[in-house]
Amino acid sequence: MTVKFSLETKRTNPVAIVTGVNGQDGSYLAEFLLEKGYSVIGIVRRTSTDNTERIKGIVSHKHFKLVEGDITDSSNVNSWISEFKPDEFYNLAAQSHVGTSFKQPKLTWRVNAEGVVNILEAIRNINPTTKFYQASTSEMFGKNYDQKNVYLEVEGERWNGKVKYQDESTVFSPQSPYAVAKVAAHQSVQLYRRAFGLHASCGILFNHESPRRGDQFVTRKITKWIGEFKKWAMGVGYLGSTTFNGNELILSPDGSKFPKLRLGNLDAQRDWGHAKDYVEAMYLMLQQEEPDDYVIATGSTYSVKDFLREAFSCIGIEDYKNYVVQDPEFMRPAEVDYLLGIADKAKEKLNWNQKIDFKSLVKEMVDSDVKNAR
Ligand code: NAP
Ligand code: F7E
Repeated sequence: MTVKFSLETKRTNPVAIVTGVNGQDGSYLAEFLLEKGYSVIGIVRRTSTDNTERIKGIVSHKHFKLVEGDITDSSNVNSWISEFKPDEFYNLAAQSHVGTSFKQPKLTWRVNAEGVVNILEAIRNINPTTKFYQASTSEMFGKNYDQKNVYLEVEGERWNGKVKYQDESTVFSPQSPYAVAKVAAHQSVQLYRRAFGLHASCGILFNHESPRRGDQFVTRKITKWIGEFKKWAMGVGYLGSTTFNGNELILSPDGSKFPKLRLGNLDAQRDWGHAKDYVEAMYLMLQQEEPDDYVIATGSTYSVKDFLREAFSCIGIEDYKNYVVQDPEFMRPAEVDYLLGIADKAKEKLNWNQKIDFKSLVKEMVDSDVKNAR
């Protein structure tokens, strides 16, 4: 079907550009903005095969236009701002895999840092009234955290203790080329805000997941494996009684095999929310009179082991350990051990709140991967 987008739409609807529109967050954000009555210009990189799976539900929407481009090409970026004069610009494009950034540090820098300066320059020089959102990240905190005393009442019991957390005032201590580039971008946005008065804001988003999460990130890697494992198990009549041979899981007694799930560091702790909740926060930031930076997080933290436990329990397996192998290939040269974000500022100023909790998130991802397993 042809896209019926024209600049005439711009006169009646607000216009937003979304880079990385075919990524996890970009796809949810574009849907959200279209529902709000925006015209959305979605930027995708040219690829030799189709890469629009996540946006198949909106590519034919009459207020959606797909434009090919790359944020590392400043002439490209300038042309989007000149042609569309967007009211809002959401930059979600990035080389977003932390592990990959150790193997491709220069590419990561070009996209995640220089690409952002290309956009800021284009807005400043061509259409300074465009409001800008930058996808900053909890990875910028690295190993750093603050601590505070908390007093809780849990089921009638009083609990006093110290909680480690990150918020807008926690000092950055990046642990990867990905995070270094994101800090450079974050500070460039703050500079353009101060120096040139741009309405430019950064969302410091903690990890957020969904059935649309890329399958190289740990949560989706786990739920996708579970989906495929369950399909195999049902196909071969696996009953849960196993013998194990090296790194392969063997169906007992007929010898049919399924490879174990290979992971890296299982002790890392993350503050995992749902991507759908988080794109709403992006939008809210650009509706404020003044630009600012906000932490978006759930305030709870879980280890990779916790995620495994919860996800395996969704298919009735109480002990995941027999099914998982630790593989040095997936360990990182430097790690971020602990993230727990406090989003009080966003709650108070943006009236933002998380709607989907950890258990529901894991269940949604497992159910989706079980349903779609090939
Ligand atoms: P994602 O699924 O990996 O999407 C990233 C998008 O960026 C993809 O559409 C990718 O296109 C595009 N892209 C990469 N390089 C580009 C370039 N040079 N020019 C134009 N587009 C380019 O990531 P996500 O999870 O949706 O995250 C969205 C943004 O939030 C990213 O900036 C990420 O760093 C940041 N962030 C994510 C999280 C999280 O937990 N998800 C947390 C904090 C911050 P291809 O499909 O062609 O690769
Ligand atoms: O790793 C450990 C890994 O790759 C989470 C990106 O969206 O969120 C994401 O970055 C943890 C790490 O996410 C495997 O070492 C163990 O400690 O799912 P991840 P991330 O690195 O936290 C932030 C906020 C972003 O901004 C990023 O763009 O899980 N882990 N075993 C593993 N991780 C992966 N990927 N694969 C494993 O096999």
